[in-house]
Amino acid sequence: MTNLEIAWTLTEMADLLELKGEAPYKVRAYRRAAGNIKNLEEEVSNFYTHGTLEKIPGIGKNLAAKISELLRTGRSTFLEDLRKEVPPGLRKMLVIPGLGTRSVYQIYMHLGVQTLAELEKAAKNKQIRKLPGMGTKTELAILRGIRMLKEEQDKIPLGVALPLALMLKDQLLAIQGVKQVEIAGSVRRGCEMVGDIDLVAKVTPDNQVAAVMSGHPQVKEVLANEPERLALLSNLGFKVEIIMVGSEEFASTLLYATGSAAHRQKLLQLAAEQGKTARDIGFSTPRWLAEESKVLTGNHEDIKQKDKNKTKVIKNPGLNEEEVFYERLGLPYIVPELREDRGEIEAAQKGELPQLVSLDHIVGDLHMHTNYSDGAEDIKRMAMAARERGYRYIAITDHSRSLVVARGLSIEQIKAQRAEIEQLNQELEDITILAGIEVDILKDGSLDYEDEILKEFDLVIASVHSGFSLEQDRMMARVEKALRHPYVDILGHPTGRILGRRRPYAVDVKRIIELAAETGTILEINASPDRLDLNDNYVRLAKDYGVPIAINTDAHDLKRMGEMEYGVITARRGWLEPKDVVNTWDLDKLLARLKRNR
Ligand code: DGT
Ligand code: CA
Ligand code: ZN
Repeated sequence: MTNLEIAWTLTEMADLLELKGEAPYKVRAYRRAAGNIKNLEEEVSNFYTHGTLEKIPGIGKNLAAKISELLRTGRSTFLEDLRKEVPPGLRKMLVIPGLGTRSVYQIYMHLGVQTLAELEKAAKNKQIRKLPGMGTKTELAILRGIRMLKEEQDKIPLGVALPLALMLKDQLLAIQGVKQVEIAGSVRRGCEMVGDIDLVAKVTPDNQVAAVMSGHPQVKEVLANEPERLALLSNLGFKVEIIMVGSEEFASTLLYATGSAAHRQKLLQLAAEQGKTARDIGFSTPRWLAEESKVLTGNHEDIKQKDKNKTKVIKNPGLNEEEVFYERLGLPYIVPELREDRGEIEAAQKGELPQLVSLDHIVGDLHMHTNYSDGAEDIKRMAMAARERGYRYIAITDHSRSLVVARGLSIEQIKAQRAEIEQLNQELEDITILAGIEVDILKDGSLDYEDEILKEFDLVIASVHSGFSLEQDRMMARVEKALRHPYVDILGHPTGRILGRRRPYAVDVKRIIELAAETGTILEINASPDRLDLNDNYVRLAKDYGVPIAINTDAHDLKRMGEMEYGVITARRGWLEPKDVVNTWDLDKLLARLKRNR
């Protein structure tokens, strides 16, 4: 179990305890523990093995016992009991901005509302405004929140799913009769939130996958156990689907299971236009597909031939075993991140597929925190770790003074930090440290320091960290003012969303992109896997407007500098090429592009 997964579980406990009306200090303990574990350099399981869980900051006897159970059995009886006591629908309501646990609890107590559907009905019937402490504003916030929530029910963030998928892949590879395993589905495509984990395994007929995996300690239930398909439910509620096929079918199965369904439909449509059948291009309707979905898949798939579509032997097995299918359609290979039917097939036909940015192109990280504010490390250690990653530059961007919870910097600290950075730049070779700041955009859109101070930095990120519930007009006026500010180089995490936890604040992102284009402001992809903000679609829109993107980790410690990968995946899903991403550029080009230097 990864740290993020443990943190995710503790957060659920905190939410449920709070909804149950537990004392705030108790709830806080769970939240703090979740935060500490998320930021922990070392794996929690190592502490567990050594019996030192209580050495982790914020973990006492009680929490240590709960984490031990999780690591030992993959489940938590405490959490299971809580889930029985608190209707699960209540927790989902917390994601709506402006709706805290107290309001949700009140709504539940007074109106008996337990699900999102019931909540929506109550809001539409104007029942919410009559409750103590609530008004029409809450009602509107609820309706807006529900509209957005409908899009992502019961999904888990890629940041939780991907490490889990990689771990399962390793475990599967160790099972007798398993020759190869690849991650498929939305996880392989890099979707920010995924419904389940799909894996495709190349196996021998006598493989032991079903036997071994059914007894896996983290498996709560075997949902389906068929010759070629095993569907599992983990103790924490994640669904895992494992497709098992022989060598000849592996590539076509991987292509199928990677999806997206829409992308595949488009490929079949193209085949039909070229007078080819599904069989001609080596697509088979997989036998393991449940009967009912075969009907759904219908149309273009050559269902009648399901009994035998042995695909021709794949010529070039290896990383791009799927390449041959695209070749048969006269197309270049299309990477999984693009397979969303968002114009990639048309672009491929015209030879206009983007040459996507990859982790290798990244030469800097422009958003990171140190122990001057709420980070864990000093500047030097952050810089040396960046150098080890092969970066050429970083920007240290601690919080500004209004953000008291994050120990924002006083004017004196800014000076001290700048001196330290200058000193380190003398000392360290092969890397340049920029003296930056992440300045708060205050409620009225002004910034947290005077212009004379802001002018002195090498680079300024401006972000919203408070007053999330402003209505759209005021929120937009606030952000617009920051974008028009001459010393704001980058807008940080532009929508403020936390995946599965906090909805974006009320902003018109298209308008933000227009304003960024007009003012020469760079927009951020915050690579933290619980943010991924901007998202893929908006990133693509930004590219259309010619707005450059910075992919930043916002790291508060060394380990989280590694989350750059998630930001890169998001950039790739947004069709970005190296030229669109400022932290692939060399330092001179980057500095010249900053608004302050233009
Ligand atoms: P998810 O799990 O909701 O995040 O998204 P996916 O894309 O992983 O979807 P999932 O897990 O239902 O199915 C995995 C892949 O299997 C999907 O990407 C394409 C393929 N697939 C599933 N159902 C259908 C279908 O009805 N038609 C077609 N053409 N493909 C399907
Ligand atoms: Ca899936
Ligand atoms: Zn921030």
